[in-house]
Amino acid sequence: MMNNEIRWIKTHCARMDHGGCALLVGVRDNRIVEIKGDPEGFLNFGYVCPKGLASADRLTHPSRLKHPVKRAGKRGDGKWEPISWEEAFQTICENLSRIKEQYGAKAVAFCQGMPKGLEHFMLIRLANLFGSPNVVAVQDVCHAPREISGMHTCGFYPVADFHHPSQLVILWGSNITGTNEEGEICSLLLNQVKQGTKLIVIDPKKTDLAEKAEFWLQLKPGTDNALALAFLNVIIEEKRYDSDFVETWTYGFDSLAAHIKNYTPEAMTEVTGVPASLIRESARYYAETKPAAIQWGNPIEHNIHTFDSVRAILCLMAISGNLDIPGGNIQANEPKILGLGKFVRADMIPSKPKEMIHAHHRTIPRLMTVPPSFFKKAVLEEIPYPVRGAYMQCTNPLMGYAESRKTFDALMKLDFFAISDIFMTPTAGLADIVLPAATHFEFNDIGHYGLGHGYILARPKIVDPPPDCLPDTAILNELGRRLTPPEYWHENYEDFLEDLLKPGGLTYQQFVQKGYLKGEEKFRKYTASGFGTPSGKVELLLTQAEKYKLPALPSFTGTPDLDDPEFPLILTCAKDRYYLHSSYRQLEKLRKHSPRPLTEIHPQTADTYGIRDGDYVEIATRYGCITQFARVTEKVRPDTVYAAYGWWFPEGKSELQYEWTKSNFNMLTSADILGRAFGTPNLKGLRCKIRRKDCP
Ligand SMILES: Nc1nc2c(c(=O)[nH]1)N[C@H]1C(S)=C(S)[C@@H](COP(=O)(O)OP(=O)(O)OC[C@H]3O[C@@H](n4cnc5c(=O)[nH]c(N)nc54)[C@H](O)[C@@H]3O)O[C@H]1N2
Ligand SMILES: Nc1nc2c(c(=O)[nH]1)N[C@H]1C(S)=C(S)[C@@H](COP(=O)(O)OP(=O)(O)OC[C@H]3O[C@@H](n4cnc5c(=O)[nH]c(N)nc54)[C@H](O)[C@@H]3O)O[C@H]1N2
Ligand code: SF4
Ligand SMILES: [Mo]
Repeated sequence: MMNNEIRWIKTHCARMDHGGCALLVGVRDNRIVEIKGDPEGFLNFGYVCPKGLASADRLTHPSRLKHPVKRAGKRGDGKWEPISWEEAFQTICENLSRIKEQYGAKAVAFCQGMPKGLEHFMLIRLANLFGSPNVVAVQDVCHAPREISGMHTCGFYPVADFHHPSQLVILWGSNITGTNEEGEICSLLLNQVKQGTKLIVIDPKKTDLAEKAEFWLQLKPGTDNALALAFLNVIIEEKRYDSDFVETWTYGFDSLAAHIKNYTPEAMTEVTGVPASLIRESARYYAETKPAAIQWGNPIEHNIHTFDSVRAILCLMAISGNLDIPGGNIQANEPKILGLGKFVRADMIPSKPKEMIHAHHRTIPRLMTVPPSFFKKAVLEEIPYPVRGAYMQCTNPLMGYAESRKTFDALMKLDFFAISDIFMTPTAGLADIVLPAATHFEFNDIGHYGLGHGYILARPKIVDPPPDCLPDTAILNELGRRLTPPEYWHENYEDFLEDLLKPGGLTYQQFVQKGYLKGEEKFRKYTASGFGTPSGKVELLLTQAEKYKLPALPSFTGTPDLDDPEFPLILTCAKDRYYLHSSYRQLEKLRKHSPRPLTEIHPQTADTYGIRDGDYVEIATRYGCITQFARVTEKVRPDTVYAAYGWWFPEGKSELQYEWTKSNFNMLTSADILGRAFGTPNLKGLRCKIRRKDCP
């Protein structure tokens, strides 16, 4: 007999962004019939976004991958033959082992996109035990600059504390109501704004919260370092810093003070496009309003000057006395769980820092994943050594990595690569083996491990996956047992969940009952033990700079891309509220809100180029060109173009990899011009031109 009652199960949203909203999921007959925000969620208080509401549709979508397949015909022909899991595992293991024998373990790369759950850490464990130092990830443009520069400057990664009231929040390139950035669901901030918390928004676009801000600084894309330096100039020159904190807890203040003298708001106005008086007033406001948090977003990591931008913003947090205070930028304390190093068995590969691909390019110490541009260089040019094989999961490099043509060439050149996904994608279309992953709601997982926000979230299984789909964690456990000493793996992959929770004395089931675990609330920890840097202080001037050949102080050394009269406009992008990167354009509920790629331009610019709203337009940089549809809007600067990012067409032809070249933003970027510290390419602040095109 069928049971027609809806059962409501609590879990946390995931895999539609960094995740975190507590959900109530209604299930009937092994099928999700409704999703609601859980009012008891400590991050979202019942909030849920359109992606969250549509998330169950991924599970039942007709084009979901349901069986492992192998390539039939030439790479990229779009022809596939279904195979068994046994054949899939055997083929992957034979090929990766063959490459390891011929070229060494480091010739195999393990590639991950935006981390989604425990699978990220299982992949690192697999790489470590396999003996390859090369885990390729998108961290060059996603959080590594913030986290690692934070570690070098103050010994931790300072995150905005939205769990305690702030008087002021600066949204620095963070569209939090659209993206619900890592660890920071917008509900917490919106509640504060209702209670009177003030906002400063630093964004080239008039975002929802720019409308509510005391100050909106509509800077030119790619000039965040110049703006942050001008803030430092005002606060230091006008002696508005927290002098007690600066004296006791910072290193190199006098050097910084001398260094920023020339970065006056007046001098930085032309570069940033922000009036000097507005820079001055907002800098004063930040310095005088305590506690104040800076919610820093992704764009400050999207150009070659990211190290300077992040370092300058870290200096701001420090001299204003907002580090590790409630409502400021804090070091979140982890709950009692297994440490990352232990989970991934970092001890198994002590040579990693010397051997990983990017060591050759002298990136910043502590960057432990390979920047994609250097991965491609290794495949294509064998610099510093050849890479011939790859295992990929949760990623679509053809869309997400800078310079898509080069990514295509690299994927075509690999001797072998396998990928797991829930849909066929442009990247998967080039693989030798494609594995059908079980996904969120279909297996037990833990969220937000290793994100630095001080809590982990339960994501229990809600429904069974299709019979032939396996969770990535199960796939990796099996690959581990076959490719590396089996004693480092479990009979049942779910025991890894238990390992993680054991230090706190919880079983997974007990954890699910609790819903989440949070670290202890403790602030100003430096008063007991100093800051975790060589000097024990916040290093405004980096003591190790010379050793690492990195600048000791942040500077402005020019815009990310060269000025060029042929490309008179500035190009940038922002995430689409309805999609996650290149994911989920198959889902009707989302596609109906955002049916095609839109390029936003100001009415003045539209006039200049004879473009009307809805016109088909070509956007070109020095590196490539694409076509999208014009959206004329006053929300953007007249000198700036916002092209949509992540577009491919799941409804397109598989043998053409779903028209991945047509509207794909990363056709416009370069993987050759990179920031030294993190190997970061310019995704924002490029120079471009635009023209109307006839619709084909
Ligand atoms: N809907 C949705 N949510 C997501 C994602 C998604 O793809 N879609 N991705 C997730 C991931 S992996 C990440 S890392 C986060 C990122 O989340 P956010 O940090 O919010 O990133 P973006 O949307 O790239 O950009 C945020 C804001 O920066 C502005 N901006 C553009 N160029 C510049 C610039 O040069 N300087 C400054 N100061 N601002 C600029 C944009 O107008 C936008 O309002 O979002 C996560 N959440
Ligand atoms: N130009 C430009 N480039 C960018 C950015 C930008 O703003 N502009 N943003 C950058 C940032 S911040 C990031 S984080 C990266 C993101 O880069 P990626 O993480 O590679 O982004 P996605 O395109 O979302 O690809 C994720 C893939 O995982 C699949 N997937 C979903 N769930 C599962 C699952 O449970 N298991 C498996 N195996 N697969 C699953 C999806 O179907 C999708 O194909 O892109 C970066 N690239
Ligand atoms: S904001 Fe993120 S975590 Fe919350 S419902 Fe939307 S996709 Fe899920
Ligand atoms: Mo990201």
